[in-house]
Amino acid sequence: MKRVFSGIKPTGHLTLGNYLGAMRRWNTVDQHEADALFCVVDLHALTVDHDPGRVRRLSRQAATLLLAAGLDPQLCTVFVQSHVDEHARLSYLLECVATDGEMRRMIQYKEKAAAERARGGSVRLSLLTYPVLMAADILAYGTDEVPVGDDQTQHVELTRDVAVRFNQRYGRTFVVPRTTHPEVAARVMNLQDPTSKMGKSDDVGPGVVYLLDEPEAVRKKIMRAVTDSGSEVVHDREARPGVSNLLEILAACEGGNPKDLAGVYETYGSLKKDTAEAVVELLRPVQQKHKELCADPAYVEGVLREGAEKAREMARPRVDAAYRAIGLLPAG
Ligand code: AQP
Repeated sequence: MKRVFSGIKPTGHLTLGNYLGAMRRWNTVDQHEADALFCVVDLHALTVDHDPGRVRRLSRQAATLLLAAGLDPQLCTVFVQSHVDEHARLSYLLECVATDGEMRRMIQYKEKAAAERARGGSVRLSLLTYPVLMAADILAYGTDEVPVGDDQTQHVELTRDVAVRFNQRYGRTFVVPRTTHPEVAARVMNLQDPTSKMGKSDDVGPGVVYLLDEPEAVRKKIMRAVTDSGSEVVHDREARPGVSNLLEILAACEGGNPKDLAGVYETYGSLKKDTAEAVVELLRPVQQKHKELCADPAYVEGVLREGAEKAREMARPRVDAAYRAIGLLPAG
């Protein structure tokens, strides 16, 4: 059975982009068809200015939402990255294989470093090395497939390069993983700025639909989404990014193809209305289940404890093998 690994970073409240780009496939496909691990990658949340209490709360919330959205601990392993030391242990070894130039080429590093500097802050070294920790997350488990949104493609490519290089230099240790993306909504765009990705730590809050937004808030955000000049409903990401984004969201919610859906609508208003209702209905069961799980925090803690134990057992042999392969003396 193939091994699947993916993660979510507790840097903000989870968004519709996280759900459509990644989480939904984890629930509907991956956990049923693969030996799958899903992780709240909390160490990654420390790469930018952070509040410790907030990261803790968001980590718990993200884990609860993963379960609320449908991950079943009987079918897959759900855990928190910092509970499994193997990630950080392996990350250092991979830093000795990856290069400074590779890290500086990462688009996400460039964007987030520029934003940090614009705020007058300094850029943490961990922001630069974050893709190596992500490579460790993936490679520690012998992962075959990494289901992610479009924005993570470059990081998975780097993971592949690092795995190949390590294997060539020190002997075959890692599986070289491939990426999978959803067919539609692999990159959900910000409703107020449809040329930028909808991100959970975006400053443009009204352009971001959060999984825990009340139905009225969802409706308001979608009805106020920026649309393009012209009035014809067409799917063309370059020329009509706003309308195309709505068509993709609607297609992802209801199934179907954004280009075909475009032919169904004559006005932006009716497209927005249907998109808003589709998103409200998509989120309703997730929000209901989240509420139930919040009333039972011991259950969520238990899932994470068992998940971490299982993950540790899976990761340790390969990480130990990497320590030996790279030339470190085994500890007795
Ligand atoms: N807008 C998006 N459209 C499609 N997929 C998306 N993902 C994120 N945003 C979108 C996918 O969600 C998964 C988890 O993402 P992450 O938590 O690892 O962080 P990220 O990719 O950096 O996403 P965010 O939400 O934008 O976080 P911030 O704002 O902190 O950078 C990934 O599979 C991602 O592709």
